[in-house]
Amino acid sequence: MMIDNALYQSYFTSLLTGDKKRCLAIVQDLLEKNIEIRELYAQLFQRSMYKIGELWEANEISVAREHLATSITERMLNACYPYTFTGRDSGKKVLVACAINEHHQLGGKMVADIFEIHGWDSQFLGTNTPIKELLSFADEIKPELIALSFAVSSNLSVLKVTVEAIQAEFGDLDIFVGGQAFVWAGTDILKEFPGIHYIETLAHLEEIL
Ligand code: B12
Repeated sequence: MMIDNALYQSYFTSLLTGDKKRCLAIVQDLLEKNIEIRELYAQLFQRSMYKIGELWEANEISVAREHLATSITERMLNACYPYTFTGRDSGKKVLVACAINEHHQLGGKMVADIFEIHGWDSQFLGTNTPIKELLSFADEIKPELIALSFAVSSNLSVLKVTVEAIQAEFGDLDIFVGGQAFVWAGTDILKEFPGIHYIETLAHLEEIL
């Protein structure tokens, strides 16, 4: 394990105080030491953003600090970008999107990168993707798989209509879903959709790919 507690704390303090240069130095050093991207994303970026969420929820930090941390994390993900084009081209395509009304995009972006590392061409549409757009873009690029990210539990209300629309148009096209919404709300809702695969972590996703 390359990220020990001291390193994590140093990164987290830098993130919280807006010291993006220090964040970048830490990330670059880990990349140069060939850290697994999955480990970097989960143990540094995800862990620190979950902590930011806790502090924000407890009113211990402002919305502005949360926004700053999010934007720095986006920049760190961009710094990792060259390291995600390492896989042998598998010729497969995945469309990754956040559901309607879903404004959290770091998780979906990480998922798209993991596919890329495994040789997939990942097309990430970002937040709040209207179903009509999702369908017409899928029709255009003909992906082997659609991956949807849900962070807020109340957004699961659109899961049914989204999945039904995809299945009506593309039959049994594989659909992966994931995100914290399922951690908060549970996965019972997925019993209605036996064909849908819930993937909990980046590690699990890598095992499948
Ligand atoms: C940053 C942030 C925001 C930003 C997002 C900006 C952006 N550009 O993304 C903004 C300000 C927009 C925001 C808004 C809101 N937020 Co917010 N937000 C967060 C925060 C602090 C971090 C999110 C994040 O980036 N996490 C890190 C990523 C990497 O983790 P992740 O999303 O879980 O993704 C990982 C896995 O879940 C998985 N995964 C995710 N998707 C998928 C998909 C597939 C296919 C697979 C295989 C895997 C997978 O892989 C990822 C990597 O491991 C979280 C705290 C938290 N615990 O996450 C709250 C949090 C998610 N937000 C929350 C809430 C309540 C809101 C608001 C409703 C607040 C409000 N009152 O307005 C709004 C809702 C907006 C909306 N309609 O979506 C709650 C959700 C609680 C719940 N029960 O649903 C949280 C948990 C905060 C809290 N503790 O209360 N938020």
